[in-house]
Amino acid sequence: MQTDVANQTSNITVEDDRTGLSIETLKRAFADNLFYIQGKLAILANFTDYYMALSYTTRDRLLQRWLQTLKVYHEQDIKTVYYLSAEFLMGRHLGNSLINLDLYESIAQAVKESGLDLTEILEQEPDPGLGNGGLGRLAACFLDSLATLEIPAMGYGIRYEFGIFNQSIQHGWQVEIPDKWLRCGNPWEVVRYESTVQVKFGGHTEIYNDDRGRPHTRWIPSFTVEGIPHDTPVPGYQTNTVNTLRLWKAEAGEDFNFQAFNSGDYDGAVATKIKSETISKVLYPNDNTPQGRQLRLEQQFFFVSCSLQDIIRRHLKKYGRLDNLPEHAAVQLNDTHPAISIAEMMRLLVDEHGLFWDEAWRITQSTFAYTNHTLMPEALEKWGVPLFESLLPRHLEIIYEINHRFLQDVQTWYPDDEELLARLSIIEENGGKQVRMANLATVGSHAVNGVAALHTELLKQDVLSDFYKLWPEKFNNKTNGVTPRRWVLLANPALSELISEKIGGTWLKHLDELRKLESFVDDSDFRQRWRQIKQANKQKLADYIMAHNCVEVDVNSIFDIQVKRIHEYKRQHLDLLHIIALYLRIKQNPHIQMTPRTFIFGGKAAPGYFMAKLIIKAINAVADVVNRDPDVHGRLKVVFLANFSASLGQLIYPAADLSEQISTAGKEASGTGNMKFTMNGALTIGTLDGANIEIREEVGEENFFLFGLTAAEVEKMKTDGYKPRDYYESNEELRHVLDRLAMGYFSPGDKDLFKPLVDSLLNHDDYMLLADYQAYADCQDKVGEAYKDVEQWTTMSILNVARSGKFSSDRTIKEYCDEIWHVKPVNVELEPYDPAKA
Ligand code: KOT
Repeated sequence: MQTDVANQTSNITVEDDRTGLSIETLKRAFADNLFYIQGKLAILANFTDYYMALSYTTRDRLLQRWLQTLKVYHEQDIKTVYYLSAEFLMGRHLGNSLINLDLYESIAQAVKESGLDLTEILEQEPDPGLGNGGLGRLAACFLDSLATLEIPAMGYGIRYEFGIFNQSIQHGWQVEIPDKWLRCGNPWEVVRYESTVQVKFGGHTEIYNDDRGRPHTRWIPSFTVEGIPHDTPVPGYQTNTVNTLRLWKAEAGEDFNFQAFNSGDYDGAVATKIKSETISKVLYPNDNTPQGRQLRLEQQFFFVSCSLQDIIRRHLKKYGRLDNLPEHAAVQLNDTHPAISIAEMMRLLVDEHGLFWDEAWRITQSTFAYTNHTLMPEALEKWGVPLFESLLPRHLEIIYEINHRFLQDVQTWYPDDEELLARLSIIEENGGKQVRMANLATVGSHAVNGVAALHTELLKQDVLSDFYKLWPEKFNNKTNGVTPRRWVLLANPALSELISEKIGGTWLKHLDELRKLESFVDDSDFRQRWRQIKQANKQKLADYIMAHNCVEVDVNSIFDIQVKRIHEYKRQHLDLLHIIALYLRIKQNPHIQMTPRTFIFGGKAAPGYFMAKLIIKAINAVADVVNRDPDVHGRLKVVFLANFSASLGQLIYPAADLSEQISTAGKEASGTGNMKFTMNGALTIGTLDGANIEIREEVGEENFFLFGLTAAEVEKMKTDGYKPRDYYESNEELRHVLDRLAMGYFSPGDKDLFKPLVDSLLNHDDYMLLADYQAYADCQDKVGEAYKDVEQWTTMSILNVARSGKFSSDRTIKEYCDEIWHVKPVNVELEPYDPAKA
């Protein structure tokens, strides 16, 4: 491949530092960028300078493909996917761009010949944390797959100045530190000032008559904010397609500043500027719980309005009419955060472009589709009508009109069912009036999907069941996936090389081909190398743990890992109860045989989520006791890794033996970490929840450690009256564990510290930890036994990888393309760079 690409350079009319791919050219380009772009002499440069120079060198090589892709999209009659998401957790760009451009090896060589080490340079990149967790990372995997599958697509979101906070652990507690990811500049973005858009807020509406005396409504806003597009290239793997992620930065509108300055109101002008820029200042650090703050609604409307205006502007420029918009644009709503789109699209079409309501509604419904990502009732977004009215008065009117027409239809289909109308209404009338964003998104879209089979079933039967009765054909499942480029090739190069050596390299684009590994499952040389790779990955993680936590861990122990957001429904504390049980077993019987384990946790808690923060403290408190106790004799270690992120994930997933996926059945919509672990040869201990069910189906039940209540059993137990205390009374080990926590055994200076945790479990236990405890502990005993049989474990590990093909986001995206978006690949041919023609 490399030689093919290198040959292309000989066709380039101007052999140039910015396009050449030979080692010599790359070296010279790197040195030139250090000098001319970064403005540093090599002898004075630091690693950030090297990182910047190398990023520009790589970006230059992306630009040819990027601009050619834009040209092809501009010239051809195509349909484009627009993925609207409040979060994009892209991960570091440099390594991924090198992989996708097939440049990794040559750049590594060029850097080496320049006396430097590529991996060290890659570590300099700040991880762009513009997302909280699964939802934002899914958006990033989808962009990778869209570009790889050559689908015209654009991601639209917010360019937060501060991404997800950096987590430090102090005295066992989470401390949040601002994420100044733009401090050293961002070489991956191109600012497109010429495509700035105006976004209106507040004010009131009024009726006016047009030239022909017909009445219309117009919106007189109280202030306007500018949206400045910041574009980041999204290269596909081994393809010329480079799509765009367009993130909007909020700035004060020019005229506002001008007026205020002119009237001498300088601080007023500055206040306006600050108020405007606040909109894209910071990512809300909540996962699976909405924060009903005005600024959050402002953020949502801001990026939606910018994006839809951008889509319409481009469409009108190309086609000069809007009736055919659905033939050229498919807009996907990533949860309800962009659901205000439905009202904004109607406003743009009716108020600004003069379309009739019915035509505008046809266009809107056939353009939008909505993905639901959570069943947690508290996570369903609702906005108080007074807030809505003051910020978006015209949108509230439009929503009332949509609702009125919708409920009229329902009344004709189901006459005299007031309760049904109340449940379906976009406006919740109980208590203070609220706008239900999931209802708005469902009514305004032609497709609604869940993110794993069970989740979609529960959506249909539970959260959106009334809508499912109205429109069964709207509902469909799209089981999540992850990109094997970042999560296997980049994260686990040694395993990738072994796989490619055995089955060739095409598995990276056709992950089902991993099945071919099954024919090597008995090959003893292959098995041995498989184990050696896992061992080396564990050693790398062990070194990291030593450097960051000063804890020595045994690479021959089971690396038993739970990394994800900290949330009660994800049950990190179930894992912890079991760790305490193992510790107490050792204390009771110091000579007890136990397969050595290293329990590794990582994840952030929402800053205002008391119980989640207490769980982090509890993990660290238990770690302190267990890791220091000489009686434990290397059998147990507990580690909490601070600041879990995409880049830390790339170190962690390849080093795992056991993946903890232990949410209460019915609560985790899908999970995607579960897939990354599986692809890297970890076995799963998990409940029948989210995509775990499908992972188990694929890898085979004998290769998966299943435990716990089913979603149906959870529901039944709740309706029958669940009494967690019964489990406490009847289970001696569980009782001892909870007593130790409650009596302050792990918090000597503050005996009542963990009482809220224990009280919550004994009195409510909303997530049924106590009901699932024994099943989990028994299942963990089986894991311990299984690990002792190295050969059997190796077989299971290989089969997990070989059968993980379904969980490529390429498969997911193909399903979205065929069944929701109806879009086709567009081939991008490279034209040699010729400055005379450019
Ligand atoms: C909800 C509100 C605010 C921020 C994030 C969410 C959210 C996140 N809702 N669902 N998720 C996760 O989405 C992932 C991708 O589909 C799922 O795998 C995961 O189960 C959800 O919890």
